[in-house]
Amino acid sequence: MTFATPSPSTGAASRPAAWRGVIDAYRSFLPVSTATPLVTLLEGNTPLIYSKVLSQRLGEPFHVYLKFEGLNPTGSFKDRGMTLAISKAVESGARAVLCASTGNTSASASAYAAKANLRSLVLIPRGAIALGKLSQALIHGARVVAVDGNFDVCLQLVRAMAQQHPITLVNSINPFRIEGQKTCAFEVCDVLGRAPDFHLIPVGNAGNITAHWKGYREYHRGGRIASLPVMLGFQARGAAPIVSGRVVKVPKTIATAIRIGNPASWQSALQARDESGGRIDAVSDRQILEAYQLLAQHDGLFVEPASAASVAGLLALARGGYFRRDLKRRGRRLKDPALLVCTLTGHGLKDPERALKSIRPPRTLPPQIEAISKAVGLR
Ligand code: AN7
Repeated sequence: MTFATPSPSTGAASRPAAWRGVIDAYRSFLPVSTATPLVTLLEGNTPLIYSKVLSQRLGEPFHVYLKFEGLNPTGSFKDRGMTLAISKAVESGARAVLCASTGNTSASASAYAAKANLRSLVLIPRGAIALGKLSQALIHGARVVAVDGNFDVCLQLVRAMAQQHPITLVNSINPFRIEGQKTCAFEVCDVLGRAPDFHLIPVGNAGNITAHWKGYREYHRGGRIASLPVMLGFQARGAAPIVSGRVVKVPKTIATAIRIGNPASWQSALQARDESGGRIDAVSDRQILEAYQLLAQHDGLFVEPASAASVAGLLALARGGYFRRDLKRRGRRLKDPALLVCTLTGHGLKDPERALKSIRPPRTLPPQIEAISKAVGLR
């Protein structure tokens, strides 16, 4: 079996042009001009990976692809929106940026702010963000305040602070964030040569599902794709306000990135769901952790728990026969391949503590080959 095709180390003529980030790649779809300074860490261009194990679980005609956003520069999809939000902040003369975050937004904001020489200020819910994300915000030089309250409280505070002070809010209520994040949908279409039939995505503050739907619609309007996907969003069961239709005062889930009880983009998430004929469902922490381990152990992809919500949702809907029913309802012949894309929003190294809690820790043994061989089942 071949796992990789060696590519020549010389022969510059055949080398593709260097990637220069999502603003450069999709300029004509974005609100930038030649006057906009480009603050980029070369985000985007993330791999779209075929999953044999998930495709087999669903069976023909379904082909499942994973868009691994954990490979962005700061390890999450937030970088797509942040390159634009920070570039526009610099263009408008801002000196400092501000955000509330369950972790990834703060990691991204502080990195892009560092690159742009802006000050960054971050509010996080105390004790509720993954270690890797906290370390990122701190090392990039953000001023970080842990607030005795959850994410929703932090978001209220930063909204008010941005009214009172000359500081640019870079949460996804900043429209440039959504504009940048829609490039993920563009990349999916560019690689597949068409829109997928279904796009599955974790939902927290609901900016990303909003951005993806906007991206697909703009590509459709621009004649780049002939059809639109069904959008399927997944919240964690203990933090599922959009599913229940009610604000969740005390959201609970091990997927800290999506521990959000009152999403800012609630209405536009409903719009994405309804216009695309999709759904927003809840998945349990146990389903999330099963998908998290399956991705790591069968696809070789280490994602953070929140990211596994899309795959947990895929497996739950497949078990209930949803995908077959939906194709039939739309009169699609079952022998045409049906393409599904799951967004994997963030990298597993963001939250190493969760991985260590999920798996038995290694045994410690004396440096003796017999004892070690026996313990690991070699004989
Ligand atoms: C890995 O960083 O809200 O529905 O403050 O980090 O667009 O909010 C993170 C959200 C999914 C949900 N997966 O996306 C923040 C924050 C990961 C995330 C989501 C987040 P949205």
